Amino acid sequence: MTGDTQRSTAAPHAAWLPDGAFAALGSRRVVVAGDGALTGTVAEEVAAATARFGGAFSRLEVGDAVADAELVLTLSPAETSPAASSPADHGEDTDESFRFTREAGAVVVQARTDAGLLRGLFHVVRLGEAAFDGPDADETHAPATDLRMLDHWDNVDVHPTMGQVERGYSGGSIFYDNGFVRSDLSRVERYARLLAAVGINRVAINNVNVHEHEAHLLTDDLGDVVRIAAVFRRWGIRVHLSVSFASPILLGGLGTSDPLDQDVAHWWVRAAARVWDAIPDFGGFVVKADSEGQPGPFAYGRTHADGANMLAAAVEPYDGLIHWRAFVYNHRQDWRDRSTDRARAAFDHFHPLDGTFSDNVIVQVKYGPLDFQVREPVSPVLAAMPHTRIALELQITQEYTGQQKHAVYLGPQWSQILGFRFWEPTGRDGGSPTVADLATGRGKAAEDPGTGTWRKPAGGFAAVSNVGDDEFWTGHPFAQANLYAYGRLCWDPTLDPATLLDEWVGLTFPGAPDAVRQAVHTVLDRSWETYEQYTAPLGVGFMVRPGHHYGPDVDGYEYTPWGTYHFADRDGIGVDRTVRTGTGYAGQYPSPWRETYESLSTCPDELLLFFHHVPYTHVLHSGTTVIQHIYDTHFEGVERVEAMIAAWSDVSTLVDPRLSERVAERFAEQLHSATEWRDQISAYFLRKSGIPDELGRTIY
Ligand code: GCW
Repeated sequence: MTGDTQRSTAAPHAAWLPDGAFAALGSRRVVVAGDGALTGTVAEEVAAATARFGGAFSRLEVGDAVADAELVLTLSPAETSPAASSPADHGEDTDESFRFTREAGAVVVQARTDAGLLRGLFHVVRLGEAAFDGPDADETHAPATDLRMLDHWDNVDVHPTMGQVERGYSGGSIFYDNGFVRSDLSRVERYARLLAAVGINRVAINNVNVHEHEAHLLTDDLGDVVRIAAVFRRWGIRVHLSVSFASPILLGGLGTSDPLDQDVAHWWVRAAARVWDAIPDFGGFVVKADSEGQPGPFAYGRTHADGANMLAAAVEPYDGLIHWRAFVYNHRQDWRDRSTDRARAAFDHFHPLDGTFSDNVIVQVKYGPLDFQVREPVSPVLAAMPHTRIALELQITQEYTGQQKHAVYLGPQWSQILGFRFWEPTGRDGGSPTVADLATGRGKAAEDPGTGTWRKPAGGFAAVSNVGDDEFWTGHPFAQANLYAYGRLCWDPTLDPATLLDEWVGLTFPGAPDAVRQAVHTVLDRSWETYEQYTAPLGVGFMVRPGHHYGPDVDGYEYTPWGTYHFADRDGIGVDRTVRTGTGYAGQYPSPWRETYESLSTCPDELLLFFHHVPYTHVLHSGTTVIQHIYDTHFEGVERVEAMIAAWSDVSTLVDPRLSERVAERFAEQLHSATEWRDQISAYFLRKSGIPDELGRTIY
């Protein structure tokens, strides 16, 4: 029996791979040469596209004479490799590198592995006509990291409060349906294809909060994981599982999950052996331990290194990885206790463990110290563990950024984080390592300024997926752009988010007039900043409704145990995280940031209330007071949403009417919600401070 229920039979939206995206390639004479499963996938794609668009397709052996082809996709002859024979202008040779050459309009994509060939195919698709039109070229392309991962917070069972997908805003799960793994995985297949096209190569298929039923994916329900892994494998994507640290108790009947207990370690060794026996290319385990109620090593007086290394030993024979999350804090804090600061927690727990993790452990760090807020400083943990493999964790699902009801393009936020430099010189063109360097082990990361050589290979990227069984995959059709941009930034963190939007529009709306592209830019380019304007000001964070985290509730978390406070009173607002008078969090940064954040005179405006408690009359670098800034940005934020809606309405008839309908429905809610935010935040601070708006606008 399966749990698949009756649901709409409408085919899911094609996202960035509609047939039209293959027009340039499909109308040409194309040769695919080589063997390997993924070369087979490449050949199927080319065969389908050429059949549709009138081109020609032939399948040859590597090295066969090719006459007359306009595009050749081939594995390299054994004696050459892409990096050995060409300028490494786009990076080093990796298993997924490919070489792209164009001579007199004839294109050759050559790769050492079939995975590289698949990446090369989608490179050609992305370029469209430009792949064939440009001047002669000889480029080697390689990903910045081999670890480009998506995490799903999907539950097998529908959780009583969190539902089928924790923090999911796109319908149900594509994997699970009300207690069962779906028997029909065709939706997963389409998803895998979309991910392959943006370069994702690993997916963790279940929630990091591992509940009772889901824990069994590791053992009794492994057969279902085997089925899912088989689907992803065709697209060069490896599957990972989130596991419960208490599995030996939950699944093995042991009395303990103490990582230093021999029986526990043996239980994991046997569990890992069964998994890799069933799925030889399995990726590894993701672990949320001692966090928000999940079990972990603290119960036995052990450290997170003890816990992670025990698991690492079990998966090591298979080159398996342990993604161990650094999101560890006390969620039962007393709000009266001003000495505890949740923002400090990850650093305080993990920094002392630097250098003690096994080679196949990756410590996965959320980009900010709190929790995926619209604005946070970059987590100091990323800079504090030079002898540990670090992965940067981002959140594509818009838990705190409008839940896919609001159009918010997160590319600019991620790009800013990826380009952030902890050490001097800190400027955009500075020579010190960026966050992307630290996560990829490339660039300047090898030359750590203070502490010697950094751990290589590094830990790469992970992000929480925003996809569900919704017709448009992501609820808001424009939220597809976030998934797209994430994949592309993992491949090359230096890509410009605005350019990525162009790519996404070009693929998703093939042949649409340029006005559509322009309207999408008008809507999305500054949408992150717009969302920030009408929600929590100046880096203070939260102010959302507790539980579901949607919509304004200024004091919603103020007197709770969750550690996310703003401390607004009649005189001022903000959290003093300075070393001198506050929680000391600013001291977790290396110089120059510890000084920059510590001092009111240098702390950037957008993070002011994250680091300082100031009077409402404090004057920002921008020249306006905190209170007037709150009023101004909230009014402007709503005006900008109105402008977004107007820009889109000019072109909405030029695209698929169902998509337009969905966008219109979401815009109506965004405007309603933004207005609610504006009025509640403005009213709250007017009432607290008693200071009127200089412009005399209506505040309730
Ligand atoms: O952002 C918070 C979410 C939780 C989530 C947790 C985490 C999966 O509110 O729903 O749990 O972070 O990252 O583990």
